[in-house]
Amino acid sequence: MTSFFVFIVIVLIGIAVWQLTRIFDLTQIGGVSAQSEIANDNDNSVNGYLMFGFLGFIYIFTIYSLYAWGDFVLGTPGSEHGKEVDNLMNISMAIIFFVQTVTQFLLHYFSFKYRGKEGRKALYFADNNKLEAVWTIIPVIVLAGLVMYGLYTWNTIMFVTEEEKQDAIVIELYAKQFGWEARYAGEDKTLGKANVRLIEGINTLGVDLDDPAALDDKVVTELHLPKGKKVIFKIRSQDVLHSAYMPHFRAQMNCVPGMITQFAFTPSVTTADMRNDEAIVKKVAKINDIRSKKSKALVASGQSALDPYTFDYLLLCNKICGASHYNMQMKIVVDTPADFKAWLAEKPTLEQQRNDANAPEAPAPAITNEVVVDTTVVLAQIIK
Ligand SMILES: [Cu+2]
Repeated sequence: MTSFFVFIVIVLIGIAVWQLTRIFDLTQIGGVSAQSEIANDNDNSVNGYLMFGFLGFIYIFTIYSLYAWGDFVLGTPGSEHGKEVDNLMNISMAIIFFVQTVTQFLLHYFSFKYRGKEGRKALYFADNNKLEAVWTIIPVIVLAGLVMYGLYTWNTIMFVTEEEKQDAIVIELYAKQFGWEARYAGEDKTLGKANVRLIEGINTLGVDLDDPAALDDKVVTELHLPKGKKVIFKIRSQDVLHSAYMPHFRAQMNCVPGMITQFAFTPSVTTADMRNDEAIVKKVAKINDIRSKKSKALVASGQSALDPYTFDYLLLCNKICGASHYNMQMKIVVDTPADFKAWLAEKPTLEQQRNDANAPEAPAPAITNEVVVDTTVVLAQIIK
């Protein structure tokens, strides 16, 4: 509501300024600037120099942006195919950068150079085949090259060979408003069937426990991946469109209700190694610098200080899926294969979880009695 009022105030101020300039113009009638609607040499010169000045401004601002915010880029990729994605991105960015620098120069410099002058006439020609050919053929070749290279890269990333499938780990990523769960396929490398209608109690993913393939599946809320092993993600959504986004692994795939989507990659850098990566160390130091400054203000106002930040890979949601979309994330840990094995071995299978849930609980009569007594007291009070 406040922002709406601010908006209205800005609009009203704008209208007031506009009206004032009109009044000013009316007072000038009969004066020197009576024909102010027609640009004279002076007006054209001012606009020409402004154009030239703007060219300088965008160049300086571009250089400043690279200097000030250049370290926001993702840095070392944590997956094997990551280098190819980065390569594609770098080539695209280099071409865009080059074209933008040249075309902006031409646009603004020529606007300045050929600004209007009394008596000067613009050259007019209906068409120029040579020019048309040049500015059509060059972009066609460049764009076709980019598209083909992009398609080739995408297909290489998405294609999982039969051999790779044999050795891969299959993990289901399950998205829902607003969180993630993951299910490991277990020894049989097959995820048990699942259906949202079967969601009940601890079975939060709706896994069909009558399916023998489901019994050795393991459901977790923190994703662990082994370094150097192909991981095939089968992705599902419970409610709306989400997007499984793992920026450090250069991986993203939509989560679509009613269908299973897939993405596969091989993690190549463990979490421990990534924490020692030069760029990451710098980033973490920068974040902790900001945190310690904020902590000082917090402590001064009687609140507790912020915890220091340590780097972790993350699975994020990259589709605006609702109010808490911003916080829909799951920690990812890349382990050595041995550590990964040990971690997974500790997790209970769905069969174990089901048996534990169905096991008769030890009676707790004392608590039950207390509850009964309390209820009676409450009832008696209501009746009074
Ligand atoms: Cu989401």
